[in-house]
Amino acid sequence: MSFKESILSWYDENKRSLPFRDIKNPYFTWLSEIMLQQTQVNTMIPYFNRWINIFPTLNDVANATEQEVLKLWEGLGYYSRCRNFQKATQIVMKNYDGVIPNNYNEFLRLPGVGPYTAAAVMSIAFNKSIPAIDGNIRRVSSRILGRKKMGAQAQKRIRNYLEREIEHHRPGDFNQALMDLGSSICTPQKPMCKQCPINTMCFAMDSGNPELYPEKRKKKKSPHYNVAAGLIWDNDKFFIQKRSAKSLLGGLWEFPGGKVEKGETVEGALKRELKEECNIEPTIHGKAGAVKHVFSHFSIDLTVFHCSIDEQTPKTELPNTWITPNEIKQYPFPAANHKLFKILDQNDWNI
Ligand code: DGT
Repeated sequence: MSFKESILSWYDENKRSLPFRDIKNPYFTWLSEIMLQQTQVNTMIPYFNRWINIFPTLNDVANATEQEVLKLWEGLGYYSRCRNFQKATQIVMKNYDGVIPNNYNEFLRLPGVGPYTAAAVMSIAFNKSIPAIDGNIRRVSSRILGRKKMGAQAQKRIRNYLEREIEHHRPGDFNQALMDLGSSICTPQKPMCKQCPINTMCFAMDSGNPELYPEKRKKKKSPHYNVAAGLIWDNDKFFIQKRSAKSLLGGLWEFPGGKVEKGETVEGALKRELKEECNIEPTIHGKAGAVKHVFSHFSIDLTVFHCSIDEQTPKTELPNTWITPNEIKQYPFPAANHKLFKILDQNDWNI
């Protein structure tokens, strides 16, 4: 059997059954690819199911408020994916009469769509013979071809190879077969070469040390920040503001605050931030809680303090409001804040 025959017959027997597969709906395919960027399949499945239940069509996404779509994305992270996806659906409704463009270059121009996503959607939803090269496919290909270093030249070799090999009748399945192979058999550590349908065609397996392919990039150490934030109370309500669209966690709501700088205490940083951000000089009461959160390229310790401000009013350029704990569910918050809400729930929100 040829490479493509082997890989496709393996796929037909072993493919993962996923809610977004084998549904002829380009909107679902596109959504699933956006949700899968930087996110594991098992994590995204409940989000995907909930989303298509509430927004069964592209038009529903385009007509929703940003707050509604972010609320459904809450906890999935990388929120710009969600904001860009909604913007893109609005462009498709307006400029393409609601029909997702089936041309690679046009689709690529939509917000949040990169070469990988465009290739995946074009091949899976529209049967275009374009290799979609994600991390799994890159690893599988590097092993087949015996390329250790993933420089520009090797990437080009891989692309040429896949363009030559792709099965023109089933390009989407060809891409997904290689992705599944990479996630289940040709894994970064301890690949199960004995069970691999293309082990007779693999340079890395012949070398006896497939794990060495491709060479691992050294991970940069990611920074850690201490962040101080204030839960500013006015009777039974506390103050929240909406993070600006351009920032990380853009469009989500937060308590005012910021990073603790060198030489500052956490309370000192909070006082400074609240003066800078909201022009208030609060009384800081007890600690409401402290939580850790790891982002893709940094981590934080978020410490939140109960505060009060008597006659002052927070003045911030960001959209803001006062809410009771019961209203939290109406607003999208970062995961770190939800960890804190959990602590506060356990203590019945006692100050
Ligand atoms: P910057 O100042 O350019 O680094 O911009 P920000 O806004 O990303 O950073 P900053 O100083 O406000 O740091 C806060 C970090 O903590 C930021 O990565 C977002 C995260 N965070 C999570 N929940 C909250 C919250 O309720 N309040 C604040 N202030 N930050 C939060």
